[in-house]
Amino acid sequence: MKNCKSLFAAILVLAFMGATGASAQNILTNPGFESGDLTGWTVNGGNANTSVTVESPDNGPALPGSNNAYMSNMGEAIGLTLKQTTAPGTAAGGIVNYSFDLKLDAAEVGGVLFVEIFAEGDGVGIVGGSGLLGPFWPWNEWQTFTGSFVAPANTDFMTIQFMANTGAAIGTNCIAHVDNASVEVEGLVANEATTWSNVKALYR
Ligand SMILES: [Ca+2]
Repeated sequence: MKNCKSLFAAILVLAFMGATGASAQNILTNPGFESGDLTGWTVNGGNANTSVTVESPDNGPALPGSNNAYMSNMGEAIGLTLKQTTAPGTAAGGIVNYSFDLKLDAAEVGGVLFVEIFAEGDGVGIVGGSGLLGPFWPWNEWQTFTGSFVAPANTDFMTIQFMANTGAAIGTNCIAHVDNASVEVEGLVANEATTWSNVKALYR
């Protein structure tokens, strides 16, 4: 019981550190598309019936601005992906807090909107991540979605991807807006004695 109380106290300390933000910061480039283009982002999986553009004026609620990324997929059985992979050394093991704003204009005949974040290791590829998030249904109004996961110790950089996927039948579509993507790695600022894994180890 004593250990439980101590662990609870340690969790409170960690929660406080998270709440104050220390110096954890968003590691994504152009996270709100306020450059006016897709700088920092890449588009994969599209065809002639898809497009990803920066739309203005329309902005997600999490942060001020005037632009969002507009994903239009009207192809059949197409996985349209908007993704960003951060530079080597931008991430580390520890608690990863993520956030993004989404708005869905249409998702018909099998259309679905997913998000996934990958923790990646230097030279080894994907080592962990959020798992597949969604499907999301923020019909016609912006919603902010947040969560967290623990990245393994050998994490070196991150990939976040937004997937506007369609079904295999005629008439399918997925038309979505993305804004204010954020990936913050607590492990980058917490010292070794206060990482979550070390705290857990102390009280085992
Ligand atoms: Ca924006």
